[in-house]
Amino acid sequence: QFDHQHVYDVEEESKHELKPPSMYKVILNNDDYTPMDFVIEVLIRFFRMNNERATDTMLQVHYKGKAVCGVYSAEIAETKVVQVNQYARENQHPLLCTMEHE
Ligand code: TYC
Repeated sequence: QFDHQHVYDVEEESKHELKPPSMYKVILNNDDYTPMDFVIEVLIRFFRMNNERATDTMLQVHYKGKAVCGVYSAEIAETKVVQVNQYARENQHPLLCTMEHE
């Protein structure tokens, strides 16, 4: 016979256990000094873009002020932000990477 209590239990559990993680947009912000080629390199290196997509995204930042580079769980988004800002500072560029809750 069909076990309604079991179905109820599974549905109750899944409410707690199968919630998708909340997602964060990782954003590159424009500035007047970071070289375009450096931004493209960052997009290829940290966001695994090909050259064409990296160039488009860089130009979107340049002309519109910012662009979304990717959408990730909190932990991965935070890691991208730290890695990109560290890499920019190591190379003496003011490039700023931030994150926003989706
Ligand atoms: N505006 C920069 C320049 O003219 C290029 C640039 C693009 C800087 C994207 C930052 O996130 C950025 N050299």
